[in-house]
Formats: sequence, C-alpha cells, structure tokens
Amino acid sequence: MPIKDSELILNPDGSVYHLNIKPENLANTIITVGDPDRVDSITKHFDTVDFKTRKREFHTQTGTYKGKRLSVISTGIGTDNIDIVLNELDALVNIDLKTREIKTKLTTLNIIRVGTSGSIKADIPVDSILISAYAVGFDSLLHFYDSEHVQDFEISEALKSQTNWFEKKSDPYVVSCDSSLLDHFKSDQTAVGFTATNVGFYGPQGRVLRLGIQDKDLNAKLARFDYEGKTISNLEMETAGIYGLSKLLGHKALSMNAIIANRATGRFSADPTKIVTELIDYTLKKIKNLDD
Ligand code: R1P
Repeated sequence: MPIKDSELILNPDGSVYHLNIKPENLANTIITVGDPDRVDSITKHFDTVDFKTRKREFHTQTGTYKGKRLSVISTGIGTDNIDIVLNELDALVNIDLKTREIKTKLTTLNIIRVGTSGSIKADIPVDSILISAYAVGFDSLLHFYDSEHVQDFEISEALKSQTNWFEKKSDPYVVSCDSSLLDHFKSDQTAVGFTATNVGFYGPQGRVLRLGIQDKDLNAKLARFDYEGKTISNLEMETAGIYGLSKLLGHKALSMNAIIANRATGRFSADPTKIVTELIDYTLKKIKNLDD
C-alpha cells in the first residue's frame, strides 16, 4: 500500500517536507548538530561540499571529508525536532519516494550527534568530551511509538524509584547507543556516560530564574542514581530521541557531547567554542575510517 500524500509529505521538487532533501543529496553517514551555525564549522573542513539547503532550523550540507561522503544536518533543539529529522532521513533511504512504498532492501545509516551538554557530576569537568553509552528520555517521544522492545525497563524503574519520580511527568525511557559505534569512537580522550535528555532547558533541567520548580533536588538525585554501576553523567535535549528512533528504524547512532557546563560546581566553560572545535576535530578524525 503506497503511503498517502498526507502522511509522507513531499515538496514540489520531490524533496522531503521539512528537511528539503532528495535521496541523492544524502550520505549514509550523517552528523547531527543542534545549532544550524555548527554545520559550517564542520563542513569548512571538507574537501568539497556538493549540496546545501536550509529550511527552518534544518540546515544540511553534504560533501566529502578526506574522501568520505558525509552529510551534516542541524536538528534545532529538542526531541520534537528529532522525530522529524529521524523519520525524514529514514524515508530518504528506506521509502521509494516515487512509488511511496517501503523498500524491500533497507539501508542502515550511521548517525553521529556532535552536541553540547552540561555535566551533573563534579568529576566530569567542563571542556571535556563525553560519549553517551546510554540515554534516558524525560520527554515522551518514544511512548508514541511501538517501542517497548528497545527500552530498558529495569533501569527506568530503578530511576523512578531512586528519584521518587513525580507521576505527572512522562515516564522516563532508557535506550542505548550502537555498541559498534561506541567502540569505534571512544578513546582515552573521551569519557563514556549515561545522558539524561530533558524536555526543556530551564525548569526541566533544574534551572531556577523566576519560576519555582516541582523538584529542586532532581539533579542531585540524578547524580546519585546508580543501577548496577550505571550512573547519570550529563543533561541535554536530543540524545534519547535519536537513540530510540534509530533503534526502531534500524540505524546506528552515537552521541558525542562537548561538556560546556558543570551543574554540580556551577561552572561554565570560559571558551565553549574551543571544546566544540576539539570535538569536531576528534569526530572527523574518527569518522573518516568508519564503514558505511
Ligand atoms: C541547549 O542550549 C541546546 O544545546 C544542547 C542541548 O541539547 C540543546 O539542544 O545541544 P546542541 O548544542 O547540539 O544544540
């Protein structure tokens, strides 16, 4: 059964609705960033860039880096955007956009996030690089999908119990990275952690400006959380959505984080651009030897 026009929306030129990309514009290895301006900071290292497009927060460039074809795409902030980006990227490779039928031979993408994040542990310093082995989503994205088979309920139940989770919030969902990508990208220059993906930047991450919050101890409880040695290291806003949807769609995903804030010590990096630049250099060096 062809997928209806209203369910998979295409632009008049045949590109997917939000990303403005056609299948031939996309590489099989994709770097995602939150900030649309970070795309140029990555592709300025490329040998060539043969495709550029920009619509809303979604800025994409495709080219080659040391001979390897790569796409770089900005997702904007939050897992609501991740829903759009992951579904449209998957449609570009796994749905025939002319017949609107799912292809019989599916393609696995490598999806590497290069993001910024705040540590919640005093011993994970600002200006360091952390790879997310696991992520827990405090947003509800994954609960809208048939997704129980990709979630680790033992960890999420332990988290709810150890943090005395407030029942009006979405149930936390725990998902893991692709282990082959983790093995490829980790080194003695990186920490490996467990990322909490939150649904907002201020109250949800415990920042108090003028509004009171439901649980002012949540970050401290998250920092103390321990499930068989797995402890939560950092907060950001996309990784759990990327991991969950990638697993459901059959793609490989890994999230690389430049730690620019330490919420436990109250420190913020004196020069966040420096560690983001180092993370970009590190990721590109590793990505050029990655198999598609
Ligand atoms: C918040 O300032 C944003 O920065 C982090 C968070 O996940 C959120 O998207 O990541 P990026 O720097 O990749 O956007």
